[in-house]
Amino acid sequence: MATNRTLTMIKPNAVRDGLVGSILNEITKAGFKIVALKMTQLTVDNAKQFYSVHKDRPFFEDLFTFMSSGPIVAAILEKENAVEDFRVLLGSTDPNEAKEGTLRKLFAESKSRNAVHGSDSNDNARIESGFHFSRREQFSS
Ligand code: FUP
Repeated sequence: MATNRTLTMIKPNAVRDGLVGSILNEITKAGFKIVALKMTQLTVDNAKQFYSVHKDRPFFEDLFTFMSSGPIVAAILEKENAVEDFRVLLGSTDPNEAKEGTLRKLFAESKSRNAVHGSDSNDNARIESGFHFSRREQFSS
């Protein structure tokens, strides 16, 4: 079950720009089923924890400041091969390198404000899902 799930976040710039509906539409059109969904706002400490793997990178302060700057929409998505397939739908971190039709090509402003997050492994999908959702908020399909 868990290997068929991934965690996404629609980032503060995309929420602010009114793109939640369009992004969720692309995600469901691509065959992902939403099994958990919420709008929330990360505190600075939440954002530091979520992205702690990047704590020594030069962009870390900008990253946690941006990710805590406004509401986000978090969702757990279910599909065969969810983690890998969602990374394909996301496109490259930098929208200038993202393929046509990918979420980042369609919706990202820049590499640091790239509209949508997707887990990069099954382990991280489980950790990130637990970060945002209690068991009661994670539905079975
Ligand atoms: P991705 O897995 O594609 O989201 O990319 P990373 O895990 O490498 O990076 C996480 C986030 O850090 C990105 F979404 C945006 C930010 N970032 C930058 O701001 N600058 C960089 O050079 C790389 C990443």
